[in-house]
Amino acid sequence: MPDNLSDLSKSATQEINECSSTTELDSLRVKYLGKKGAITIALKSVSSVEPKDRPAYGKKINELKSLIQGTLSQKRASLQKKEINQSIDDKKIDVSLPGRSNFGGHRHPVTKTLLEIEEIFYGAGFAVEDGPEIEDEYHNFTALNIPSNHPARAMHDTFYFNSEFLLRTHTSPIQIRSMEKEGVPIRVIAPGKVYRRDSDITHTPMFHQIEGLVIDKGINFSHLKGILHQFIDTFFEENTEVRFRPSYFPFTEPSAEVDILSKEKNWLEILGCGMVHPKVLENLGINTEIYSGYAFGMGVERLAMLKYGIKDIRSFYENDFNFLNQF
Ligand code: 2U9
Repeated sequence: MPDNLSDLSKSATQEINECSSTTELDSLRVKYLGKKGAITIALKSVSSVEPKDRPAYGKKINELKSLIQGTLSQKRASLQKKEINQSIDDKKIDVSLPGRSNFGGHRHPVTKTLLEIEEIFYGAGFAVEDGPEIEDEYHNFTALNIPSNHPARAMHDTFYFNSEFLLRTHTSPIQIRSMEKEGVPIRVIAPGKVYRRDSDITHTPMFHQIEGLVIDKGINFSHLKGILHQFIDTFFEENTEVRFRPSYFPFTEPSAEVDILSKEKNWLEILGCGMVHPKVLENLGINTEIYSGYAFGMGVERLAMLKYGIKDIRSFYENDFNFLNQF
């Protein structure tokens, strides 16, 4: 074999044997056997050799070509086997590893509290009503004896869309709409989100209220006291000491705030209530000689905070799993 062919044979055999992937092997096949490969070039060069030496030279090149083809196919077989084994190893599953456990969700503590309160009143014969969160001035204020220049409007720190529409500041418009539709007698609770421009340790711009309203013949303050005692005993699950403290709301007269006595002997305000103001009934065309009623309202977050000993109302809305998972 001439020197150049013998060098070619050595370098090809060495490169093929040292190659470590089928992709690399493909490049070597092109390098030696491709259209512009070393063997093809060598075959083309036969014509430039002395005519008498051509057959022997040609034979040598063809022998070298077969040698390279054989080495390539042997190497390919061994590399393919190695690559298949490697891919099996990479995809191997350790069946002895513990499985992924399911992440069980649960209701938000505010939703839980809201449903619990609803359940108590539902059991006492109250229907549960719903209504829009975007309200008009009339249903949120005027119908409830809070005219435009009334200072109580300022107390509510309202989010206005324009001079007529706003985000409801309490759930009372739900009861107004119920009475517009169904008239009286009525015995409903109105749970839902309400909005006020306020944010600190005890206020968030959105919070939940549940209000109650009963209007019928002969309703008086003792009915109100009875239902609220029943509610407090069920919700706080113990014989809680309760006091009614005189207060003021434009939509009730007389009005009261209700406190419970804590374990540390502090009075804690839990809700507001009163007899529905005659002006509210008159606004709805209800005869106040025949009908009277009571109403009450409570903040759901506040009750959840008291029940579970939560200090900052904002923790309900920070999506902190460590906090939420406690419930
Ligand atoms: C109608 C008539 C009267 C609803 C009432 C309260 C007293 C009350 C507060 C509790 C804490 C709001 O979330 S809070 O800030 N509410 O004290 N709400 S009486 O009175 C009504 C409702 C509807 C037609």
